Amino acid sequence: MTTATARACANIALVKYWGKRDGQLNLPAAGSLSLTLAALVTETTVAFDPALEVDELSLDGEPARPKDTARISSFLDLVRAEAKLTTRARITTANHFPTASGLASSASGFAALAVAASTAAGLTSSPRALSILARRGSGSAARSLYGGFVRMHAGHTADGTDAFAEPITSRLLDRVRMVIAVVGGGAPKTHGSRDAMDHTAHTSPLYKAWLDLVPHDLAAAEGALAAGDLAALGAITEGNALAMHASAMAARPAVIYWQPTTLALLAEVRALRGRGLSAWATMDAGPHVKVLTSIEHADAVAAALRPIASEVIVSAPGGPVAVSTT
Ligand code: 2P0
Repeated sequence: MTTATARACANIALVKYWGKRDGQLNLPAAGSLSLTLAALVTETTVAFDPALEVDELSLDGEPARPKDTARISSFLDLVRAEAKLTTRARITTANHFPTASGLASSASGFAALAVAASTAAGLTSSPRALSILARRGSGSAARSLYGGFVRMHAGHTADGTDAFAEPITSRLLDRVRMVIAVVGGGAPKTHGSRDAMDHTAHTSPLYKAWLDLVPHDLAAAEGALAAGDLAALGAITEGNALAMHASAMAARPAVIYWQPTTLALLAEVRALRGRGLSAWATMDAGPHVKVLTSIEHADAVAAALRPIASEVIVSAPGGPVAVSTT
């Protein structure tokens, strides 16, 4: 059978996904909007092999933990069911991230796996079907099928056939960079995003307000992309991230991802803006700060954050998933 290798870029949400309408099919409660990043790439090879009795997963050159193999195996079951296969697979996956500091990789990971596994199984799925498949692995992975700015639809149907992502064209794509400020150094282990978003949904008095806000931020962000207005997009990005974290912080008990360094970076981003630079911060399920900026200001933003962060990465927008076969 065919061996397929797919490369997918991670993405950072500018309007966040935080909460599900269905855990079983992994359906988001609201839409989201992201930027795919060239600097954070996962490469995954899938080979179905009749000689195997179980799926074998190698992660960054090491045999994977049983828990990770089990999650990948149940994802592959979706592909096997569609391709009417029972054959087990050898999966080799590596994150080509410039840091080991816990930047999220499930988006690029499940996007690469969805495409590599579907191709190796001989399926000729549409991009939409691949986005829906990737979503079953991880909600944010549905967005990593595409390059540039991407919109994820929450959908309304119970079967999730309308919960997929699609790219949004904007002339801003040629103007933006993302500066990733890594916060390391003994941060305590935080909550996984899957559990934390469910906990927020069930206990946070601000969760409803969060869900009410997202459609407004999505419409405004799409308007800013259509108008090529980076300052408007940046303001929505930072405000939306703060609202997501506010809803998580108000959960009982609280979900707090920020470290002191996170706040120091946020203060510096505001100071940069005060000096007239294009810089707007966003944070995910961890302490790191990602800054949406312009090509012209990316180096100055990176230089200002470097003394505060443990590592700074400047990324251009990334492209869609690429696949090859042997
Ligand atoms: C996002 N995050 O929009 C948000 C913002 C984290 C904070 O999507 O449960 O790993 O696998 O669907 O995609 C991380 O959550 O969650 C995420 P599951 P996922 O990027």
